[in-house]
Amino acid sequence: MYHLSSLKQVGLFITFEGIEGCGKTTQIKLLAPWLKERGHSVCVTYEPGGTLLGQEIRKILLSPNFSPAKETELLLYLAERAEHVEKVIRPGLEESKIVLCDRYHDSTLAYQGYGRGLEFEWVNNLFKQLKWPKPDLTFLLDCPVEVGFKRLRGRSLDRIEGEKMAFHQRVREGFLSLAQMEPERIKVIDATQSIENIQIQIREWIKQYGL
Ligand code: T5A
Repeated sequence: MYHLSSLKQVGLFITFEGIEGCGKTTQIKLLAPWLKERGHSVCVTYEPGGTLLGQEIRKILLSPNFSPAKETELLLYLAERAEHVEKVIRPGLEESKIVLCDRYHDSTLAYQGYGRGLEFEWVNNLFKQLKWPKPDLTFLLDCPVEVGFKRLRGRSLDRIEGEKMAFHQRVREGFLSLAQMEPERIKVIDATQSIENIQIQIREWIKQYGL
């Protein structure tokens, strides 16, 4: 048992957030084996797409063939999360696993709230009413939008990546505002550093949880 966020949640829930190309996936891939070597049971997952149904919703969300209304987009992300929470995240935590999740609710607040302009309180209240697990710890990998996109060069961009720079700038600023609101949970890491340095900092924070 690591940290009790609620009586039923006995694992540790760690999320990774940030703009496109900030390096979340890269860091999770390095962190998971390190945690396993230290004897922990680890569940690596991601949004959108961490379940079979979620993969189908992901295809709709990221397809350039659709241009959903912002409310539709929000509800599709929440539908994907509902499935993910009940099939993967909650069971993982109840089995005392360390759940490492590539994007979660802070992405919704940053992209659909700050990015699309949906009212922050409304989006946040939906999350609270659904009573989904709140991350114990969140790493926000922060870098300028241009740096993130430079790293994605050569990949074909999906519907959201293809948004204007001003949208991605609002998303970045949104993430930083969230970190200011919850500095205990959200640790901001300068993602322009080398992959190795970022990983060292992540591990240092995690060691503070006694892992
Ligand atoms: N979304 C998601 C919402 O709008 N609302 C929501 O509620 C949720 C959950 C998901 C999209 O959905 C949106 C956000 C996204 O637009 P996705 O394909 O899952 O789409 O996109 P990302 O999560 O952004 O995944 P990316 O692969 O684009 O970004 P990562 O994971 O941050 O980056 P990573 O690790 O794959 O690295 C990218 C490249 O950079 C290099 C890597 O080697 C790789 O080539 N790199 C570095 N290079 C130099 N220095 C470093 N420090 C580097 N770190 C990585």
